[in-house]
Amino acid sequence: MLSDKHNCSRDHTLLFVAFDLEERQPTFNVSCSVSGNCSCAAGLCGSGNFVQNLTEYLNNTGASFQGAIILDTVLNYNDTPNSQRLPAGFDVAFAQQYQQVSQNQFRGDFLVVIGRAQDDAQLVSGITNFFKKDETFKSIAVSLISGRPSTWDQIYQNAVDNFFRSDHYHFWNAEPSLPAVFLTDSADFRGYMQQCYHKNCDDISHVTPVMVEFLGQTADSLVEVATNMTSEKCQTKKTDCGIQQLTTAEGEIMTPYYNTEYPNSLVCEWIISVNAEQKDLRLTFTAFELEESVNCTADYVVMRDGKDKSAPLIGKYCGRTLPEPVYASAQSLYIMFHSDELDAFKGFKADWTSTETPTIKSTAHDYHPVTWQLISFLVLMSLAIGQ
Ligand SMILES: [Ca+2]
Repeated sequence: MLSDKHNCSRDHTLLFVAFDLEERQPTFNVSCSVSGNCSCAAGLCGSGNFVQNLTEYLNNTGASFQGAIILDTVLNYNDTPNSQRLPAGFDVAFAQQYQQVSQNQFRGDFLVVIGRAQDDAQLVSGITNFFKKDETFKSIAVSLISGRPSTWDQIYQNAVDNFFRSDHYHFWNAEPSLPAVFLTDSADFRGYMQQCYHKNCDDISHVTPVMVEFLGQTADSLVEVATNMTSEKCQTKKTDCGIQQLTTAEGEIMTPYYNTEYPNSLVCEWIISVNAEQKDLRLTFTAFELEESVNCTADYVVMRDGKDKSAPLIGKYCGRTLPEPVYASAQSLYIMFHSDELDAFKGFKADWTSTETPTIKSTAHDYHPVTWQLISFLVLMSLAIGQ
């Protein structure tokens, strides 16, 4: 994850599960069709088995379950008027949602978020609030009554059975019932899937860039809600380095979090200024691993021969090649590190050194030539006067 989070801890484990045997399996022989003992006679067998195991685990361990987010056909986006069909009776049972779709000329341009009124309220609002925050795509929540569907009134069950059509059903119907939300593009109720659902023409030829973006927003909403469900606690990397003024004769500089990953979108400046008695100020890179880019436009280090950003440029560096040592013509060097918003690497480390210039000391000997010159001048003077 492109993140400046680090040292994260989570109260709950996040599991990614791919359920198999979602569809009803064909009955290959008479005994199977008679006994009903087929590999998956009723459909949703993979999730049924998973939820059974999960329920046993929760009962045995006393562990808590935060919820499940189920995705089933989530790619199909269609903003053509009348591309969205709705189940019979939807206009009566879900009048507000019907009106919303109707006012939008029955465009199939939204994610359907299916949950139960109280049991799944947190999951539903997590997803729908994410879609409200990033207004590129819309979501519409369909809210059913709470509890286990198999205990609901049969008329109500029949009216909403289109909203049972995925693996969330077994979570809802578990004993005790488990929170789950079902995200879908509505499958055979939308666009080409009205003709191609479960047929060979449901192929990649229908996929458009906007569908991939739509899927991307659904995935992003899932990441945010699932992360929140884990009660993740992280420290955020400091992303403002500021300017460091360094005045010692030697020392070391390095990018933040060196050897793990430097933060994204960062600017760090170092100004090394040694005092006037020091000479041969030199910076030597000891480790270097930045993002590689053409002309070093992504992540880079800039070195200047002087004490600020207007000083003459020595070089701009990126990638993984250790730069040659850099020498200052006077007593200061300016170093700037920049990282862009994507892809972080280990960073760099560099040492600076300088040497002390021996101080010129005055001694009596130094004055002897001057003294003798003065005396000889005086002697010459007196000779001239005496002439
Ligand atoms: Ca980068």
